[in-house]
Amino acid sequence: MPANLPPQYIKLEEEFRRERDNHRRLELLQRMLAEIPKHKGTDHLQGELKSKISKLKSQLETAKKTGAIRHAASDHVPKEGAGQLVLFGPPNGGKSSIVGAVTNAHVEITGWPFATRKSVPGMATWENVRLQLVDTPSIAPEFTDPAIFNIIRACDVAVLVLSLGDDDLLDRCQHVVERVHEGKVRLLGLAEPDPRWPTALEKRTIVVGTGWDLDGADIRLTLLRAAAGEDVPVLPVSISRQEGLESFLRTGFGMLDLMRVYTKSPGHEPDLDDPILLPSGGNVGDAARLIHKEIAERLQYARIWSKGKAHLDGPRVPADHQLTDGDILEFHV
Ligand SMILES: Nc1nc2c(ncn2[C@@H]2O[C@H](COP(=O)(O)OP(=O)(O)OP(=O)(O)O)[C@@H](O)[C@H]2O)c(=O)[nH]1
Ligand SMILES: [Mg+2]
Repeated sequence: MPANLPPQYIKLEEEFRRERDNHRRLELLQRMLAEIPKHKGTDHLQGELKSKISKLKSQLETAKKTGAIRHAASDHVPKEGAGQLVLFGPPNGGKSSIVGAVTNAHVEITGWPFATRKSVPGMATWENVRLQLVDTPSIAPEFTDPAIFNIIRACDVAVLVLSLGDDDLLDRCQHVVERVHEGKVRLLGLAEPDPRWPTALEKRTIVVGTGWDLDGADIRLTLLRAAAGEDVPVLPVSISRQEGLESFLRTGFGMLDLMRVYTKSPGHEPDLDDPILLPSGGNVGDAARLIHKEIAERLQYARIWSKGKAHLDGPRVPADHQLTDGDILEFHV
């Protein structure tokens, strides 16, 4: 060790030895290099410091890249539309087939398991509402990408997809429910609270059975419904016959607990293709606020047309009037 190292350098070196954070370690190494007197006696030490710096830089670069990829590609699907429904389940259950049937997303549909390798979102339209469906890689004892649990945690509705052509569907169903619970998500209606995972997030759930057209599907559907109990909808679909898909999307929308309200201006018809979505139980004031804060503040009354009261021609209602799905409103400020 050269004798003529300045005290600042010695201090930095001590700090470097204690430091565990790699970003901070890199900064300290760079400051040490700057403090070193530049002469022949310190050549070797300078070389050592430079090589440590470049090693640490490349380590940090790799960590940054893998972290970013994990976050962007497999861990998180940005939400779009009225709500996000994530489809998950055992291999070959028919997840990709459903997403392929009701959205324009490019999905991998094959007769062999583990075809889907990453999550793929697609947009479905039910009546005048856009619902986002997310296809995911399968959950199986052989292999499960843990990223799936974060995706399920973030969704609005969890959709467990099984094949009604599969003799082992009850075992597979149970395996998926347990794995998801271990992944800290409790599928409502399928899993009871468990002290092993006290922080598990509760998620509204639908079970979909594909292959309704296959031999023995009705018997397996009955068994699946008996095993699942009455607190979770179990819906059969057939992709080849295009059956059950509308009912699945309707149930999915129902689970979002939203209602659709339309607005019109005096003397004009409402645009029934463009609903305002607000939480069920909302009132006239809530709908006004969703359009513009100022309309809500200056609102005197609204005229309302309701499906259930078609005989009434737009009676006046105040801001606290509770709305129902399909109501048409005309705001007066
Ligand atoms: N007859 C029939 N076959 C279906 C139906 N739904 C899916 N399939 C078939 O089941 C197989 C698996 O479908 P996928 O949609 O790829 O299943 P997956 O759950 O996405 O599978 P992985 O991505 O491998 O986990 C394919 O051969 C589909 O054609 C259906 O309603 N009826
Ligand atoms: Mg798939």
